[in-house]
Amino acid sequence: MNNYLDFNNTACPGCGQILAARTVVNALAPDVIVVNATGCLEITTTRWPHSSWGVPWIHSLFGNPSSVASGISAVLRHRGDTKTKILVQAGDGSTFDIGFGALSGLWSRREAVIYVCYDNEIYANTGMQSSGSTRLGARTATSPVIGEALGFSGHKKDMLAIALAHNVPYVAQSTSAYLDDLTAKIKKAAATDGPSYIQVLSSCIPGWGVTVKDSVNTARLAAETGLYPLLEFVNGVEVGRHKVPRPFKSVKEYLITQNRFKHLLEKPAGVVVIKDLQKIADDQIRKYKL
Ligand SMILES: Cc1ncc(C[n+]2csc(CCOP(=O)(O)OP(=O)(O)O)c2C)c(N)n1
Repeated sequence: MNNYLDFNNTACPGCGQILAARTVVNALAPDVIVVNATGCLEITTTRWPHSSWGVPWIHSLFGNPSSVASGISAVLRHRGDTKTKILVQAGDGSTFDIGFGALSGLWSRREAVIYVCYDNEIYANTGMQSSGSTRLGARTATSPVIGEALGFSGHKKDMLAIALAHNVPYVAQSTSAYLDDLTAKIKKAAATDGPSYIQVLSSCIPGWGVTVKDSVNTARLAAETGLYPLLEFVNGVEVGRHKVPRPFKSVKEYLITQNRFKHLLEKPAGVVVIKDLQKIADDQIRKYKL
């Protein structure tokens, strides 16, 4: 099979995002136009004069890939082109925060755009600042572990619920450890009439403080603990099969693989945060009847 995102890029060895992005573009190529928001994926794959992309690809600003995609969608409609797909790729900073308003507009207009968020739970490209997607308790550049502070004290936005509230007909979640699952979901998104949203937890070697060797394992544990389940909704109804072994593993097994959560396991007050994280996983397992 051709790789439409080549290996001549500057991503960190073991980067979950690049692995997921290659899977996504390969599932859609060659009839796809990629709109990329500023972020790690963009700067690691388009170092002048080389482009790592084997499909039409356009840069957009941090906050406006949805608007650029809408423009492309209008042109394709005008030309009567129903074959070419439009793929937006953006990090969680772009999706959950700065580009959120434009994304909401795209969804309300029901543009047939496949939107993939590579969720590494930080603004990685600019130095690991926290985003609206950062997980409770995670150490980031803007949520340090200092004094009483035990990392990020906020709550990760539930973007799947927000997409569902917009009546997005295809909504799914996966991680960079489940590439077959991701391929299947992207193909379903491509066959959807209207917008689709796929969120992929993508392990970040320097941002999470995870070893290259553990990159895939960590992204797998996120699902196996129920903290980041493999979900799929068609017209608002959960249809997915969460393909992980049962019983679910303890959230601690996921936390222990990453430096960003190390303080939770070392400091006595961390016990409370770990309990809260376990509750998030347990609540999701219950909510989605996993
Ligand atoms: C309006 C604006 N504000 C800030 C920036 C700087 N900036 C570029 S990429 C980025 C972070 C990207 O984070 P995310 O979307 O999560 O992608 P990641 O790098 O983590 O893959 C920031 C803050 C910018 N380019 N434009």
